[in-house]
Amino acid sequence: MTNIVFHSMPDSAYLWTAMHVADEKGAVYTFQPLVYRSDEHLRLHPFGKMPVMQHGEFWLYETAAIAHYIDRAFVGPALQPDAPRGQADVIRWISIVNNYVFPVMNRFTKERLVRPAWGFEPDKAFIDSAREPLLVQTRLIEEAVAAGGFLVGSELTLADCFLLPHLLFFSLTPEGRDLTARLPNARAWLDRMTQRPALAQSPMMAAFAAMSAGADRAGAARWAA
Ligand SMILES: N[C@@H](CCC(=O)N[C@@H](CS)C(=O)NCC(=O)O)C(=O)O
Repeated sequence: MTNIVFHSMPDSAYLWTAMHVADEKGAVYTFQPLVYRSDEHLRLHPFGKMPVMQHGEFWLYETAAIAHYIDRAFVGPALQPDAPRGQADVIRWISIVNNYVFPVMNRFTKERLVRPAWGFEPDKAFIDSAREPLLVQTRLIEEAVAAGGFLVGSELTLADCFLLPHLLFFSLTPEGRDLTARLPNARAWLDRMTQRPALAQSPMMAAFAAMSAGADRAGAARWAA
């Protein structure tokens, strides 16, 4: 079967999700770097986001669509349940990640770890405003994975692949470390996810290892317990 090509910048959380889905399916892919907002980028993705997937003549953007396509087009374990309620729950979690987790948890991690690494102050107002939504998000994650070990049921689904990069890197922030330490099921989910053979060669795990080494230097104030 024709290989997938992912067009993206390399450090995109959504690229990592798409790659993780492909790796769980055993689908072979290559990576093609994009220059952010170049003519080529905007031709491939009119909204200037990433990744973009190419599979032969078929081009696709929006990670939920890409993940769904890879799951359906390739052999390998199904990453969505057949049952209507289970499938709806997977879509609900992907929607939660896209609409609530990405804008808050992912931005929080960037403010805490990436901006200081580049010599900028984090946005204090954003950090403070993120506290309540992060408590809600992590509580919901804890409750969901407590039931069957994964976000939806007892097998990995696309939903887990969408959440992983965000909770993983958030857990490197001082606040994320404190929060996840108090959420045993979410912590166990992170451990279970990061040990998946499909992620052994993942650039996400390489970035995580590199960032882990510097995370303790962030020196951010912790939230009160
Ligand atoms: N709705 C898009 C969002 C993808 C997205 O936001 N990707 C980030 C990288 S992880 C991006 O393109 N950031 C560049 C920007 O927002 O300008 C999808 O699901 O694929």
